[in-house]
Amino acid sequence: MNWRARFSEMVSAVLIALLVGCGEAPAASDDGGGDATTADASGDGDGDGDGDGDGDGDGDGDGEPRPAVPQPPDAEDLDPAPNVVEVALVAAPATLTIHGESVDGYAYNGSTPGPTIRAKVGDTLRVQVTNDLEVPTTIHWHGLKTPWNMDGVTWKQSPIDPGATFEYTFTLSQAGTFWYHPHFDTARQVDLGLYGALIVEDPAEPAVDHDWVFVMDSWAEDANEPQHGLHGSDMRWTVNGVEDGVLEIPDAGSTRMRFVNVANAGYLELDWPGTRQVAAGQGVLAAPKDALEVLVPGDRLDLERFDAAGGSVDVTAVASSPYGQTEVEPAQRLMTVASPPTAPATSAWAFSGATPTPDPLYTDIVYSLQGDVSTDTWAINGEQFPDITPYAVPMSTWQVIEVRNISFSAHPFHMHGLVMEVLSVDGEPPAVQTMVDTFNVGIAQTVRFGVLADNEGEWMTHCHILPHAEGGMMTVLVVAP
Ligand SMILES: [Cu+2]
Repeated sequence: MNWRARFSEMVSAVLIALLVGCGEAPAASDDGGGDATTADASGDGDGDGDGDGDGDGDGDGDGEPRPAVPQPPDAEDLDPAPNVVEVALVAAPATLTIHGESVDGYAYNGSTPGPTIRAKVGDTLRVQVTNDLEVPTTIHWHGLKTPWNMDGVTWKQSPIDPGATFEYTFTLSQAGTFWYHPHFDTARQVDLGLYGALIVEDPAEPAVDHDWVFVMDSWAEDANEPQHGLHGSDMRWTVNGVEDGVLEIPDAGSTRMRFVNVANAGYLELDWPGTRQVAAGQGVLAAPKDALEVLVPGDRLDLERFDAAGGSVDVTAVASSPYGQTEVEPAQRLMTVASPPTAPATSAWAFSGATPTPDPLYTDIVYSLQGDVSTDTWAINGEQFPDITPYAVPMSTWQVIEVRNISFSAHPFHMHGLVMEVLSVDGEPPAVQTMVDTFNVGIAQTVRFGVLADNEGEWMTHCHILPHAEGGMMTVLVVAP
């Protein structure tokens, strides 16, 4: 693969702007995803409620009905015990339909996104993974503090061979929106469709009427080109596998809408008027956010609806570039959201208001993110994985990690097995305590993290633009006994 050619045209920062549509709400359905929007509750007579007169709601006059944005299937819990969730996943080749074309891809249990695994804090999760691919694979549980031998990485451990089954099992200690994906041949296998959401609920958090997952991926213009997600400039984003669909909000019930960005390289900036961000990858925020939120590759954010849009709104994406350019492509509409004209119920979220841990102003570990777009060479501290010199720190110690981006690309910095607190970005502490497993480090930025080394293991630490990771931008942090 000629990554140089890929990156010369790669765009990985994407803005989602929400534009007010021109129609009224189509008839509500009962599942939030709805069927195709054939009902005409708008009185405009074209059968789709958007008033554009072509009957399909996409305004292009082609008459093709727009698909509903579905919810991924929920994984079946095979163990009746109340505190055990047991799931069987089969990774296998699958024929996917992307942009109306058949694509030779991969899927878990025949579904891309794969089944959503739902459990609660304190549960034991057991996942039997059968590899029906022609190549080895693993599953990594992004954002979770698993035992090291359950982390799904092949640094000193073996992958699951073709035809083999492996059982991952661990106790869930964190609440939030997580996701699972291979961590072997990662860029290619994730590209081809191996990913799914993993939701860990906390009974102490509000129970909402509608808990929805939106798995966001970007596919190449040529859908049979397996390196989708690299071509951010192609702007072919899918929401739960559907491009330019319609999401019907069925009623005024309370919502928690969990977004996962599984794209190899594409950044999303979400702006959904009438919503606020209440949680991120590591659970409920210390304070809600109303501002535009960038969702970098690998990261998650949860929105709550609090205002009545009372009609249909278009979610669109505007491309910009990881290398500092903005709006290099026309906007793509991601989906249209149709909601009833009543304000939704909201939930009593327990925002802690916690303040950030003061930066102690010493540094234990420095990671310099380096790279050269023209040669497609990526490194941390001058080293390219796997030829690395890991830092090793003692168990139960607090470590201050300074990440300096001295390359001409942004990098979503991801750490396995541990949770990071953001101490400062270019010297400025965040407004409230900010716990993360994935955090964007912009061009020329310095981000300082505090990390409690409370999980023994050899933890991968890397950029979550997957081609950057495969290009060498990955190292290991050893937490020793
Ligand atoms: Cu990167």
